[in-house]
Amino acid sequence: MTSNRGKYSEYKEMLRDVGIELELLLMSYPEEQLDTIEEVAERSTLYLRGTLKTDFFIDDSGLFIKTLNGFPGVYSSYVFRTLGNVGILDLMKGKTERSAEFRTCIAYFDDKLNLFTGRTQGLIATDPRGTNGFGFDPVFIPDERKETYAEMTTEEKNSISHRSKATQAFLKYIKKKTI
Ligand code: ITT
Repeated sequence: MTSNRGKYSEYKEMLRDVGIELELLLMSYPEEQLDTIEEVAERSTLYLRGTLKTDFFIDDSGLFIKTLNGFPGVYSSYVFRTLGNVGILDLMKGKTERSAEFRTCIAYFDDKLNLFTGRTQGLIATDPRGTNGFGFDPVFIPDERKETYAEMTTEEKNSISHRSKATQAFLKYIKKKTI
């Protein structure tokens, strides 16, 4: 359950072989500004549970930049729309400490709320590079790689990404449940 097409195509590829059929729901819902992505995902799930009849999960993600004390973090969506990658690079101008972390929290409600978080560490690039992916992908270089996420294919990004780590934990839970 997301209205972000970039996320959706990553999930589609990751869940292709596991027999989970995905549907993109273009629906807006109040995303409260809370302190952690887990809290945002939890609130959104509880809100949507009242209106959706189908089984769904929520993805709340964010980019946390160390030297900016975790900014944009839970404000990532707003900051991407207003400042964009250029704005982030401006804020980082002249900074030598460039470490950052991408986080995804998947919230899934069955008979209770379940949260699965994935994190990937990396560095903020000095210039945007690459045209694949979405959002902050052109400015994020995962650790031990030279390329930004946007210079990778979806498959490559999925092999190391924050979203794929959250998805693995989610799938582990689903599989255990269905056995
Ligand atoms: P939904 O809430 O409908 O899922 P959203 O775009 O608002 O879509 P988030 O609040 O979870 O999604 O994400 C915040 C922003 O962080 C998002 O708009 C992207 O710009 C960025 N983002 C999230 N995951 C990303 C990723 O894997 N790569 C690059 N940018 C990402």
